[in-house]
Amino acid sequence: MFETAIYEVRGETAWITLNRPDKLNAFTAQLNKDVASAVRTAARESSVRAIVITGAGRAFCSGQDLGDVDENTDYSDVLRKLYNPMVMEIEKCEKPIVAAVNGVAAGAGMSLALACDFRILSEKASFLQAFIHVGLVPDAGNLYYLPRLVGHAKALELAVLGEKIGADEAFRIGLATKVVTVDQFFDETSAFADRLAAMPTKAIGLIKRNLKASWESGIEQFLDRDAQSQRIASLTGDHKEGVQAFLEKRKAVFKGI
Ligand code: T3D
Repeated sequence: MFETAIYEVRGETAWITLNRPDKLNAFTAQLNKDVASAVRTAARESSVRAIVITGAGRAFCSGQDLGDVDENTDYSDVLRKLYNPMVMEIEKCEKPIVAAVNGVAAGAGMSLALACDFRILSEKASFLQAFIHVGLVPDAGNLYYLPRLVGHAKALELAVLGEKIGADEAFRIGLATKVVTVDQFFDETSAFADRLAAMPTKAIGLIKRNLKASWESGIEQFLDRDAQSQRIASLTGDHKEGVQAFLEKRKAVFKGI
């Protein structure tokens, strides 16, 4: 279906695997387009209720393929035409997206992981703000998401010093939901994604939307948003099922509707 990414639906979870392992899944224009298109496909498929993005081989993603750029490359154009639309597909998606960071996430590969809602890290995972080592500025939303996750001071430190951080340090500073062993990585990620897929999907979408909006609105405006969102959530089948299950003292079966 895609040239440089694999798209598979397992149960109600769509798995998107960046598939250029020889180059540590570095981004080419095709890979940018494939990731964007795969996320859009998963967002539209009604049977999909959670999305996992991971990398083939030993890396998550090593950022821009440095063999694909030269002195004639207009980086701004590349970002506007390729990276930004890819990040916006993730940003607009109302379904939960998990970055399953199997190895190094460098440069725009780190940006990709940051744009996701959750990061499950293999103990072999690492993050590297590689941009500074090639005289560039973190891009593809990197400096938008990073301070929101770790705070301004730590974001500045990571971006300017460009030191690679391992999985435990990433967890310590708030970049990871959890760190799991290599042996357990696939099973733990699957279980986590499947757990999300079995939750009230519409409410998750509203939580994502509201948390993002909270950075840009005043309290009065935000309280109104709360009221609007709760109206939408209260009209879902999952809300009715949750209440019914509570009253009947049984486990709720949410359908994402
Ligand atoms: O176009 C625009 O708008 C610009 C956008 C820029 C966004 C960015 O992402 S800038 C940052 C680009 N990325 C980097 O600078 C990272 C470069 N890679 C590395 O620093 C290291 O490879 C890693 C720290 C990621 C991993 O190190 P290590 O020692 O585990 O692996 P390695 O031996 O360096 O790499 C293995 C192979 O992958 C190697 O190829 P070879 O020698 O076996 O044929 C290496 O050249 C290749 N590779 C790794 N990263 C990239 C890459 N090839 C092309 N581009 C890469 N980014």
